[in-house]
Amino acid sequence: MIINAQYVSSVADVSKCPDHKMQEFAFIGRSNVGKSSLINALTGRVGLAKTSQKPGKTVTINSFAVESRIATKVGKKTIQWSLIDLPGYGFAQMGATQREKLRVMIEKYCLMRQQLNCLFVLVDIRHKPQTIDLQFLEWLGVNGIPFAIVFTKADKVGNDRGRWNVEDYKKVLCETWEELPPVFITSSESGKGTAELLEYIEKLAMIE
Ligand SMILES: Nc1nc2c(ncn2[C@@H]2O[C@H](COP(=O)(O)OP(=O)(O)OP(=O)(O)O)[C@@H](O)[C@H]2O)c(=O)[nH]1
Ligand SMILES: [Mg+2]
Repeated sequence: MIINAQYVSSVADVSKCPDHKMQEFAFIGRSNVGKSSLINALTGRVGLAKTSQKPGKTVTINSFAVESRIATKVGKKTIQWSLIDLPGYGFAQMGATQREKLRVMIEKYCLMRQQLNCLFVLVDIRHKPQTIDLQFLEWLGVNGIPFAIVFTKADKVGNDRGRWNVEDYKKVLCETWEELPPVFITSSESGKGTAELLEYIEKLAMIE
């Protein structure tokens, strides 16, 4: 259970990220997929991360400090960790220079940030696997960056359709991946899947 969540900073380069020892859990994916919304849904803080109907809203590495109260075998414990809202990739209308700038920002964060524990790659549950996402997953694999896949906007499809789409997605992943990553089905609108995602993050945060 999250007992506190607050905004820390927005920076344009990984070298400027806050100097702390907290484990970081970062959200990445195409522009408009729902990264910032999911940070708000997960923390239960409306407006903590800025969202927009228009793609290309988040253009910096935004850090949020979170405090969770969790049950352990020896009683309750408070742990601190960090959520990171990253800019989206693949927004066609953005100029090539800006897109390239964001790509470098994202890649440097993923490769250099020691505190990064797990990257959550968000994909819209309504769409068939997109080349840009599959290529990004491949890049993560080549670089040994731990990740999970989070399907977003589940409220926009029926339960059955959602499950089929996820199964289809997994089949495509199986063509190139020996082992499938953890998968979550979420909706920031209805709150579906956010408890499972939070539990997963808290478990990872507790290990360190
Ligand atoms: N129905 C529905 N809409 C959602 C959901 N999550 C996000 N949205 C909407 O999708 C749009 C984009 O959401 P953001 O959270 O700003 O997306 P983002 O991935 O952070 O976008 P960038 O910062 O531009 O990369 C907004 O209009 C949100 O209200 C969801 O689970 N269900
Ligand atoms: Mg955003």
